[in-house]
Amino acid sequence: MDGNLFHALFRSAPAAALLLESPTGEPLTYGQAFARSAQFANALRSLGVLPGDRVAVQVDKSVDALMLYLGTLRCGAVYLPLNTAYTPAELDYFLGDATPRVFVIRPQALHALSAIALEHGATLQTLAEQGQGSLSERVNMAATEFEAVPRASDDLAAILYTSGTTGRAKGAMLSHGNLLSNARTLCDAWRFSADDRLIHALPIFHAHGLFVATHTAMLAGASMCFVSRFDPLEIIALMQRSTVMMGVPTFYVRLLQHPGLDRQSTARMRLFISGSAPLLAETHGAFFSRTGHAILERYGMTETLMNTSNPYVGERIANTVGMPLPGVSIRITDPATGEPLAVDQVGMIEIQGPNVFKGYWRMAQKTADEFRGDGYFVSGDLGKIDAKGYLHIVGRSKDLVISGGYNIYPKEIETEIDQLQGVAESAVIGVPHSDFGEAVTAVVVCKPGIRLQAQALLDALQERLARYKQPKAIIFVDELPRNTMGKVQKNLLRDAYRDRFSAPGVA
Ligand code: MLC
Ligand code: AMP
Repeated sequence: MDGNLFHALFRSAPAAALLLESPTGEPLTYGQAFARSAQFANALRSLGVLPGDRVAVQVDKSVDALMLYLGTLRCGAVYLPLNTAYTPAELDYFLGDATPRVFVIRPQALHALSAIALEHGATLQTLAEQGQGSLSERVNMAATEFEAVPRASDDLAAILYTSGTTGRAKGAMLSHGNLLSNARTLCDAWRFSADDRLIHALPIFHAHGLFVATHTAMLAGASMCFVSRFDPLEIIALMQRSTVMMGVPTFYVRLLQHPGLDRQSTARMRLFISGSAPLLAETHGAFFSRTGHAILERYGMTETLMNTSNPYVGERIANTVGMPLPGVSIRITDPATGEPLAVDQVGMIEIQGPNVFKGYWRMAQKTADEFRGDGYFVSGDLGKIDAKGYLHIVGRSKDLVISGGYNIYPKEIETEIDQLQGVAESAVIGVPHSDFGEAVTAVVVCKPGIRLQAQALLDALQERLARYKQPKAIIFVDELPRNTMGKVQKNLLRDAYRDRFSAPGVA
């Protein structure tokens, strides 16, 4: 049977139903999206894209950017979205690893990225927010019909890179079956219907904005309002004519800073969902007192899509991520032995289900290392399941900072800093931050006799690292604390600098 996710996304809604609205463009119906995505599929095929080929994309959020994703699915190719903040140095690695047939970029990046595309054999195309660019020209000329390429449930639909704790970024391979099963589960769990209008303010280069948000809405035949930046005032205005919002905790922290957020402005909304990073209980509580809405927190990751959710009907408990979604099995194990642990005991969160990815692209050993023999994926998150069955995430065994919902791997930043002249060594940690949740902070030791300026280090990192990965503070120390094994004790550093960004809490 044809398992191409594309079919399912267009099955529910009549052609005349509204799919997308955006402040800058014309509204788009499902029927128009069906035709436009056919044009993208035809354009990709004319560029030589065959089923299974990778299509790498680093473009601004726009209606056509979503049509490019749908067109890629439709022609059986594998979508590879890339954060618009990535620098050419970072992109070089992704292109070398994924060897895409086509690389779609913003027109203004043409100069900076031509050499990289050429080196890795990718055909370069441009797509602008407002519909200009070489790909758009090709798309505008293309036919509005295209027979979707049949895909098996296990065939790849997308590769999303997640950085690694030990260095190289890994491409998580997600199949049509992974994406479709998770979308169906979420659509039911969160009671999506054709009457819903989703406020979509997330970027569409990560699992949250691209898959969780758009698939859930489209499967239900609902509509979305696409905004490219999170502006709290604009979002509060949109709430008057929307029903659901999905966001990272930073969205909710920022909304709470506006007096316009109240019971009246949120009266039409039926659901606020948070994920990608821990939502503080104080944010959950403050949002409830101001609006009467209990934010529904859920837990997921790129490799597994969504795993757990607080209930739609029932108690949404702050500081928990709810219960396993239907079809998903979660167990807590001893991180060292893999033995299952009892209720309320803290251990490794392991996940199994149709949502769990197919492995890391061209990294068979790395994939094998992260699965148990019986098929459970070892998440790297630490947690416990309480007597009511709710999962609590209490920490991470992976060395990871989550800032504003973006994952940042300290190892990657340390490697860049350690290469800079005059640096002996560094340790990168996440420090509590009222807006971003955690802020990347670098603790640096200079070589003997050398004195460095923080700004000089930051300037040197500019070209190497995406902006959101760059340290928000650099602290110079004489030496790093180490245990008897010589391992840097990051917990001591986190304790020492935990008030570095302290600011008044949420209103
Ligand atoms: C922007 N900056 C960040 C940052 N976002 N720094 C650290 N962390 C971030 N997340 C930088 C900017 O470059 C800028 O630098 C400065 O911080 C202030 O920018 P801003 O204007 O305040 O940021 P803004 O553009 O408003 O973006 C903040 C944000 C955005 C929270 C809206 O980061 C965002 O959309 N995050 C969502 C991430 C997401 O979708 N994650 C899902 C991953 S999937 P300067 O110095 O130039 O001013 C996943 C699975 C799952 O995790 O479970 O969902
Ligand atoms: P990513 O690799 O970007 O997909 O990020 C996945 C990681 O984000 C998970 O492994 C968790 O550490 C974290 N995460 C996602 N949702 C939540 C949540 N609700 N609470 C705490 N951490 C979360």
